[in-house]
Amino acid sequence: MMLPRRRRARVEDTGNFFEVHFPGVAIYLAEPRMGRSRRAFLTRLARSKGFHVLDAYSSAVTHVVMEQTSAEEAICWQESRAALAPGCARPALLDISWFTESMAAGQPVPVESRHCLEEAVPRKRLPGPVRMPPYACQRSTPLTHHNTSLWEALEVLAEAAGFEGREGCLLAFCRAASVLKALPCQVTALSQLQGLPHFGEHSRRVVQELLDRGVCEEVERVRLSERYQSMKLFTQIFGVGVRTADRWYREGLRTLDDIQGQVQRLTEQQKAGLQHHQDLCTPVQRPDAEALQQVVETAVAQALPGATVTLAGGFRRGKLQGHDVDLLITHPQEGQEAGLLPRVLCSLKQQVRAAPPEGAAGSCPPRAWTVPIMLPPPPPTPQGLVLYQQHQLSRSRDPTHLTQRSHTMDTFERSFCIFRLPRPPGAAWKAVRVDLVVAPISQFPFALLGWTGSKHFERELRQFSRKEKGLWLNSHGLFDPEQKTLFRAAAEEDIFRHLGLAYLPPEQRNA
Ligand code: DCP
Ligand code: MG
Repeated sequence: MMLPRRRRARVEDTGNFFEVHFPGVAIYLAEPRMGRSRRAFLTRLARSKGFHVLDAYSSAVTHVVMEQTSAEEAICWQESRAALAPGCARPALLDISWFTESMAAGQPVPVESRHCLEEAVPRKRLPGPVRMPPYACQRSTPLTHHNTSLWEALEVLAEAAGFEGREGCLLAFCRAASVLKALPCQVTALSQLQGLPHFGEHSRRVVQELLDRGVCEEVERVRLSERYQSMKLFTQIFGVGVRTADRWYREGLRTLDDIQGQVQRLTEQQKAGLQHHQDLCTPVQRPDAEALQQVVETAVAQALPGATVTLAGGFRRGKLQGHDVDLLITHPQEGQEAGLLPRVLCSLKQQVRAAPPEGAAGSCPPRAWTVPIMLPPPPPTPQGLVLYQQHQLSRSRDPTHLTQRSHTMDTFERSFCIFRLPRPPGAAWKAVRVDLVVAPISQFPFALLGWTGSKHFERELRQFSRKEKGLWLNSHGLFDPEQKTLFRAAAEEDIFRHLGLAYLPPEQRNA
């Protein structure tokens, strides 16, 4: 019996007609690694053998062929195409081996898993269970991560809980948010949180809502609330903590102008904070932090040759901007550092600043939002680089005060300052918050560890020490309350080792 001859389809491409022998297969040769001329050659070859090869990517494509392309690159490529053409069925992502075998066979060979690029690695978005140790100090947390919007939402709830003094709630949200930062991939389904520590019912609900609807009603309500907005505004003022902000709020104060009206009640620190508020709310950039470090280094070297200045805080963790500059000072000879800060500040105060040009920006005089100008005018004499400083004497030079179990704040000699950021002559100056901390060399590794942060990392490290190791840690030292002994360390690495933790470089402490 004669079989009826199937009509062969013909397709037109750039003016030429090609017979299509395999209508169910439409190939797209992806160019990135293939190169244009090889792609043109392979296209001609395939068409001459009756394969349908499309010049442009479209929803008609059934087989995408790539050459020398990693699975991850291929998935990225496909996702970018999917974003351009949402709703299209996803074609198979194939290695060139499928193409060459098909050419050799004169017909499309069946697709096997060895041909499939996306099967060569697990898909980044659908990882298997992630092993996540419970303490932030037991895992790496880089600066940039894959879950910004989920993390931000939980951070808002943590912050709001902090404003209400709900410490347990604050910690729970901080921990969940920190887990999100440490994940190696983006969370796209609630099931991916399975087995992760610190995801309670509340945090899961927030994530679920964000995944389903893109917004979480509770978070938006908090964000827009008068209470949250005023508390955030007030606690951003230098010298204002949650308790003061709460008192002001309960007294009916809501705005910076309201606070200005109460200037007689403010501490000197708060007055300086208000006076320079706009500048202090503008993030400090890394080059500015490094410039300030150099200025302080010069003054420190003059006051005490051999003393060193280390940039700590967020900048040491690799942040490109921060709310202040944290500088840690020490001297290789124990005891030499005592009483150093007043001399350093004296020298910085004498540094003559470049006069700002007419109308140039700067913190003084107060800005437009200052309706009644009630703050004292800036002092007429030049203050050099120091706009404000509050010196705190070292309260104890003996680290055995670690024996007080609840001790977390350190008692180093310290100065809370506002500096005038040195800028090229003629450029506007900017007020910047600077913390200067002096540590004796024997305590320096602990001070460096404690002042590098992040705040959550430090909290977790202290808790891990106490709960898991029975040791009390703070920025002065590590104390064994049973043996009544202090552990000595020459470097941060020693402290991690003593606690049985893998060393984490500062860039991985962004918990
Ligand atoms: N620190 C801490 N506990 C606190 C305050 C501070 O452990 N209550 C430590 C961790 C911080 C470091 O001191 O990282 C410096 O404090 P900052 O408030 O300056 O924090 P960062 O430098 O991390 O943040 P930013 O970049 O906003 O300055
Ligand atoms: Mg800082």
